[in-house]
Amino acid sequence: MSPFGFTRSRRAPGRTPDGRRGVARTIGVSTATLTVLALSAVSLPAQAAPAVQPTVSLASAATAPAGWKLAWADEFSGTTLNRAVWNVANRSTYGDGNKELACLMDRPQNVKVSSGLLTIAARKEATPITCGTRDTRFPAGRTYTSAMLHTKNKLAFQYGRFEIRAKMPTTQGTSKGLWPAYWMRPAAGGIGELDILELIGTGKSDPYSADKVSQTIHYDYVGTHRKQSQVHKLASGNFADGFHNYAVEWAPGSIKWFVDGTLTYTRTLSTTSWIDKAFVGKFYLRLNMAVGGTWPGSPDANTAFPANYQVDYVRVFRR
Ligand SMILES: [Ca+2]
Repeated sequence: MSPFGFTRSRRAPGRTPDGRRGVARTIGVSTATLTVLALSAVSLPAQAAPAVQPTVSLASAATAPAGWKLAWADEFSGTTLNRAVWNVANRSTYGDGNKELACLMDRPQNVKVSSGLLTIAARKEATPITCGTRDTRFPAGRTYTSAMLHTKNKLAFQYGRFEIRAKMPTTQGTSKGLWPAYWMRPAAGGIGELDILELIGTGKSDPYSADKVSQTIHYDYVGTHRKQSQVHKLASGNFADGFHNYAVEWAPGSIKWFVDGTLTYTRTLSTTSWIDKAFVGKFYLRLNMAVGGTWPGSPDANTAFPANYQVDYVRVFRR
């Protein structure tokens, strides 16, 4: 999901070029400064088995699926975020193009690593938070805060299996306006967006959808080619009631989505003529939760804050 600005643009038909420019201002970096790590150059951190928590079932140390080798992982062990890999937006208005509401903050209230988990927390603030230097939409500050992490200029991959194990905050009826996502964008900029997962929260009057995840690719944000997307529905349970595993396998001419190890969606050259035009070169990782915006709508009185998007791990495998 390009929940923020870009991502959301696809889902948000009304998104404007201004929104995209806003994004670029927020996180744009000269390509001359890129120091992207090649898959083969990534050294693996020691994988200690995380301590078992009383209320959370944590995965053990990374195990590669058959046919894959672990290339990189963050198990979110310890108590600090690995800043060598992750950038955290701070007082960023990213997502204005999607009419998102949250100020994206780099502070423990919104981004925390503890008990083997990364927690991205969306909050409703008692006092508005001043966001950015020229926040023309909310000059008096923003009521909602959240967070966005990304690996631009630090870590990117071409092809591989990209996994995340996470518990979603999109509880049925009490999560209107929340938009958690895990997605990828090209390290060198340009077209192509690969959304491993996006979920949309619901209000009391919305149909049941806590069991649904969107799986999407975008060519660009001006509609040169239509996005291709599907909604996968869990056979039982929902994505907010526990941890689930989401994965994408990206290879030349092929992108496959998995949920809890089951193949759910496949795009190839025969379904998507532009797949190898949009998905070339290295892509970096984006992990975020938007609040509000054209797609999810605004939070309502029943939306429970703080809302926690909990990530057990993100792992990347190569053949
Ligand atoms: Ca973990």
